[in-house]
Amino acid sequence: NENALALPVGTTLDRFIMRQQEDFPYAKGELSQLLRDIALAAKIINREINRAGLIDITGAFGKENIQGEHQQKLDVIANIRFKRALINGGEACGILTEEEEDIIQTGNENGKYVVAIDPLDGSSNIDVNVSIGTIFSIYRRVSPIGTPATTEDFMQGGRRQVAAGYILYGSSTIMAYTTGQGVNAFTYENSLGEFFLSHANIKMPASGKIYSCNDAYFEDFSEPVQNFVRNLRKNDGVARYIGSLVGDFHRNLLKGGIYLYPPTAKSPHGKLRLLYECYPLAFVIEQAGGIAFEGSVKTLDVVPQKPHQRSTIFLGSPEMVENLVKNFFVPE
Ligand code: AHM
Ligand code: MG
Repeated sequence: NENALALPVGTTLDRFIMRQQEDFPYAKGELSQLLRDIALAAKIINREINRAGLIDITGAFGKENIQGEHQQKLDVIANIRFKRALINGGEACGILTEEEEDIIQTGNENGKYVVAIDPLDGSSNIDVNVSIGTIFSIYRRVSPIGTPATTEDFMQGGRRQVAAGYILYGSSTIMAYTTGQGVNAFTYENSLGEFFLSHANIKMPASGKIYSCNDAYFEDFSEPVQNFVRNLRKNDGVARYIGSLVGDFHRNLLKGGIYLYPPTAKSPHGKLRLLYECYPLAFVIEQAGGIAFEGSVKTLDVVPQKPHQRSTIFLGSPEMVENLVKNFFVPE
């Protein structure tokens, strides 16, 4: 019996998932199947993104999503693809997606899991051929099997996630996820149609030079946050900000750095969503040795109030984030 964590680079995602599941004697394979369903949706979305420029399927769809933002056609497509994969897969009883106000009932009332997703994040980057991503978070349901999914299934808090991850559609397409035993990333090989283990057991640098925030909001940042950024500017900090969360996250995960989305005048509670952006990335980063905070509370410990709630975030290398939180952040 191979240990999943000892599997070599080049192992396929399917094999990795299968082996990893054998490490849980009580696992019945449903979570594995769910992760495979997500990988399948990722492949389909990857295909759509790749041909987006060719067949002119990008551009405004003439609809706004529930947050009132401009919704582009690829967001809609990604949402549909994901829902279809999860509905057909049968393991998830409910879905919460950034694109829709209400919880979606998949009809699989015997499914043990619920999935919260941002099917295609970074929508402003779609039309300009810049990296975009998918973020997902999985819980074991708390409602009884055989009944519809409930809001409570999604509102268990970040520490109750059983798996979380993201797909980055960048110069390569990469899927990274955790089930609480470290973080592994898999790179998609187009011609073979498979994800292969490329970054085994990722451990992020304890510190780094990169800081990622929207400079346009600098004047809105609190004094402590401004001081933190100024300090980095003076001490060989490097500014990097795509404005595509998954891309900014993945780069900082590998290179070391900090991502900041503090309160701003425009977004006093932050811009990112707690359930399908902050929680999953916080789970991944903690599993890689990093850390995430909303103000002075760890993101994973933030108690959720509503499904689409926003959350401010400081996310990244532990020394940098702790430095900000301890020495610079003064709660108002
Ligand atoms: P979206 O859900 O409309 O795609 O917005 C989310 C994006 C993130 O990918 C990114 O980190 C953030 O918004 C950037 O926000 P801003 O443009 O305010 O800096
Ligand atoms: Mg988003």
